[in-house]
Amino acid sequence: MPREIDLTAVKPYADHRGDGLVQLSFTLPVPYSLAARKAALELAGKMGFDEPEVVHYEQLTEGYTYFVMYGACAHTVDFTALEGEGFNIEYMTEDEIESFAAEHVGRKIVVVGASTGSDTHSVGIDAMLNLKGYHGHHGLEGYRSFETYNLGSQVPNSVLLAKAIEVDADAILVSQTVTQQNLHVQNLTELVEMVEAEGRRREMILACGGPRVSGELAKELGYDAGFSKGTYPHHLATFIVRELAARVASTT
Ligand code: B12
Repeated sequence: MPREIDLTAVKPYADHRGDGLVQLSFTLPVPYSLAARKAALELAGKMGFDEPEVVHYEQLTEGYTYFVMYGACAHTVDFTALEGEGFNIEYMTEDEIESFAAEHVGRKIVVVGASTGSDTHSVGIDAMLNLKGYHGHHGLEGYRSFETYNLGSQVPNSVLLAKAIEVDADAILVSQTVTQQNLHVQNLTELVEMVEAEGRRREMILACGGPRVSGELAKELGYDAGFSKGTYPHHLATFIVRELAARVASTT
């Protein structure tokens, strides 16, 4: 009989529940040596790992040492406190989205997306919008209920907004990958300011995504939603059709 899991104090497990075992890897800017190994063990202890163990270390390049370690995480989190609103979204399937959109919106939903600013990473926005989609899930281009415009990468915010206005878009979708010097924050913020300056904020859904974008960050920056790693097109489509249906309902 499996032991009850205490969801108020969750920690990783490997061999036994509650052993806290974690594999971690990192590089230290010190020469490959026994002192480097000792430094890694000390650091892992300071990170909150009990009984840290170096299972592999090697010189990465001169003056740098790479480590693979195990350690038992001493900390826990209260999972029950995280089960509130916003975390338990039930996503619709593609078919359910099509039926929902036909019933509650009743016309094509127009979306315009791009990877903006100097950001050249286009795989994320392509995954959401292009027919081939992501991991066997169609992008929105493959949905009957959507009309999509994917402007590609390195698109200035002004160009993205101009296209959204031209095609009377219901939603603007932005992808941001490069986060060095908080470039993504500046870039995402600029778009919101431009949309507001055009007086279009209330009529357009704004959603952004990227490996270091979170729902919390997106909302903080003035977006309606933010999506990160592991997002599939039907997650985004579920959000858009529900949001649009709510807006349609509130204006009729
Ligand atoms: C492929 C790649 C490139 C290609 C991009 C080709 C292309 N056409 O996109 C090339 C070689 C051009 C490139 C260039 C650079 N890259 Co690069 N690149 C990558 C790499 C290997 C994979 C990125 C990727 O395609 N992931 C797959 C997609 C599917 O994942 P995703 O983008 O996260 O998208 C998912 C979610 O985030 C979300 N999502 C994303 N966008 C959106 C949008 C919406 C609306 C929604 C709803 C969801 C959503 O859904 C997607 C599916 O689940 C990563 C490393 C890595 N392994 O991740 C580095 C990486 C992203 N690159 C990096 C860097 C630094 C660069 C360069 C600056 C390097 C340089 N010094 O020149 C340049 C960028 C130049 C520029 N001006 O932007 C860093 C970014 C570091 C940072 N945090 O800032 C990374 C992490 C590598 C690293 N470890 O240093 N890169």
